[in-house]
Amino acid sequence: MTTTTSEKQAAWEPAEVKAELLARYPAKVARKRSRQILINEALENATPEITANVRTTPGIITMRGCTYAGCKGVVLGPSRDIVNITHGPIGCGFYSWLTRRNQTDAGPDGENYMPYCFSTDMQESDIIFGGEKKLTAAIQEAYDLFHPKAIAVFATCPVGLIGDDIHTVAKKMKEKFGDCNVFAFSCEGYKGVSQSAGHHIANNQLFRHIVGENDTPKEGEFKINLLGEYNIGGDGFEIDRILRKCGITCLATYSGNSTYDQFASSHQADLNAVMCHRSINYVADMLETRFGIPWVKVNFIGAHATAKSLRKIARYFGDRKLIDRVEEVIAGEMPEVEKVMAEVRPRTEGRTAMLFVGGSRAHHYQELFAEMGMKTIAAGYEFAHRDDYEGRRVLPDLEVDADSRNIEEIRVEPDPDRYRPRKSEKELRKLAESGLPFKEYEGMIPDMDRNTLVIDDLNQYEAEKLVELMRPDIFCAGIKEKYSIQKLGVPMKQLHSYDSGGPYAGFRGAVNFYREIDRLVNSRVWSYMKAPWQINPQLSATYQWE
Ligand code: CFM
Repeated sequence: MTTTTSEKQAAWEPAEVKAELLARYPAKVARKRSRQILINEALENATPEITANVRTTPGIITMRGCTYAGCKGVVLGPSRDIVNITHGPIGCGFYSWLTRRNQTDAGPDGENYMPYCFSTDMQESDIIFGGEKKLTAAIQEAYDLFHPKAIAVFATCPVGLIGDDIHTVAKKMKEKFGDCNVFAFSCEGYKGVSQSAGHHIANNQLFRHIVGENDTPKEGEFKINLLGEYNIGGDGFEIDRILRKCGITCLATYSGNSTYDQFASSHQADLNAVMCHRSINYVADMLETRFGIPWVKVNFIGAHATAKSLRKIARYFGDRKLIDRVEEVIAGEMPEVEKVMAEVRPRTEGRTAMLFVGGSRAHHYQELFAEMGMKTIAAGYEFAHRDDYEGRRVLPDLEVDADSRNIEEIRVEPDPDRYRPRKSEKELRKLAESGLPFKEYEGMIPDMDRNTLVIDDLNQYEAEKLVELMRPDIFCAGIKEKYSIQKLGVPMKQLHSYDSGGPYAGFRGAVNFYREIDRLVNSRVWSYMKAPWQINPQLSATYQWE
């Protein structure tokens, strides 16, 4: 039997769904989870409050990753000419080796260490007697083999537990080499409640050890940095193509397809365009404080969002030639996008989606689904903070608990020689008043419809329950969720790695996405999927002695 979308939607009430999700938990866990499961309501001038960035209750199978993953895997991982050494047991390095599908172009210099997995491969004896000697030897070996510009060292859990002083080792090696920047990250997996802590640690050290190192002037009329774009499935290549076409120079991308020199020169840009707010907002703020570069939030996921972001950048520079060029590019790209949009829409209109991804995509991808006429009925982040849900206006009210205090906040002052406000206070205010806000992110909740569900740190049990109760037409999350959801007869799209697809950013990416989602939600294969318990809900068994 097939159910129509309207029947499906009539079948659930958000309050009932929430009650069902909580029903099986012990009282204390249910109380905590209930603050992370929110029924979206349209409030006058406020956003409903959600609990986020808190520890996952032990025993719950979370979708989250660890702090090391956020630092090494997410932020530093995509830079091609830095040798990233994982100091720890081999599993940590192995499982963070090229699994994120962040693509790279080795560039004219060909310097590219991405295909390698560097690890100190700690053994029991290193845990007992200390791993510093092994780390020193590994740094030396990497230097001798490759002579890279930089070597980065990442701490895993055991390193923090035994107290290896990775920073002193790094410093000594840097001094010894003289022509290679060596620095370390205290990003032990357990350091924070999720990978989000790793982002912060990575931001701090990037800023401390690389940003501002290269003052050789960079060419370009309209110079920006693109922050929080990681070139998954080639997203960054598509964005670069569009920016180039518009005549905008991207000095540095943090950190898709990036190089050491990009970070080192990024203080020369005149605007920071922040795509993934969660992972990189710290660098954006620090670049502003030290060098005077303002930042705006952008989103290149969705064709309309892409057009809007390009217009934002053009308006910031306020140059007639650039504004016109951007309009020409949009006008040139949109017809193909609209053609495919119109083609799929009769088949996708009114369909429903659920998105549970990381710290920004669960919001950004709602744009693409909306362009296809699809409605997001439930969404949430794995590790975002309240500001990513409710908007940056809640920043002053964020609770600083012991876990967040554990992550260093670095104090940044204006650079005595290089601080240069790109616009005067008056100009910034004028732009803001005319609809170009700076340092602002409205978050996911205000963009979602009333009575949709917003759920923080969704877990394995709740994901399956949610799908059973609400039967979305598509569920988006990561590899850990993929097969359990598909076994329930619902197509599942990975929005971390994109399965084997992409790019989905920009104009061409939107076209790719429409086509793929159309195929997924309209494939009949899912209706044939029957799990054993759907055919035989009760498995009968008898005791042997009976
Ligand atoms: Fe930012 Fe990301 Fe994301 Fe993220 Fe990530 Fe990722 Fe993600 Mo996976 S930096 S928060 S830590 S947009 S790896 S490229 S897809 S969880 S939503």
